Amino acid sequence: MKSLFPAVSVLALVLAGPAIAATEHDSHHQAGSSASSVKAAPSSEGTVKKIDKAAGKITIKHGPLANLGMPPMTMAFVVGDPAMLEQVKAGEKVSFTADKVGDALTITTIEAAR
Ligand SMILES: [Cu+2]
Repeated sequence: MKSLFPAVSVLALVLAGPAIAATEHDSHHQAGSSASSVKAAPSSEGTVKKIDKAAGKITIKHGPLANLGMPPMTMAFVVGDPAMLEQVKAGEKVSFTADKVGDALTITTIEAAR
């Protein structure tokens, strides 16, 4: 007895294109540019993997970045302020905020996680 298996293979590829989130580009430059006082984007957790002072980049193994629609991964971010390169070190757990500045994914705030 041979079983006849009808090869009905319906491949419905529904790509719900990721909605290009309307970038809120409010530039509320309020008085006081202290990095810790103003947090525009939600902060994310990550682990610093590498600090590249020459390039001004910090490589972070990060969790999901909701505001950027990014899954967890390890990647390099440009720092918004060179001082950030001194604030954290490799191997350290950090709480940071990343945002798209121009074309570059940029760390806008970063601090050691507790
Ligand atoms: Cu990423």
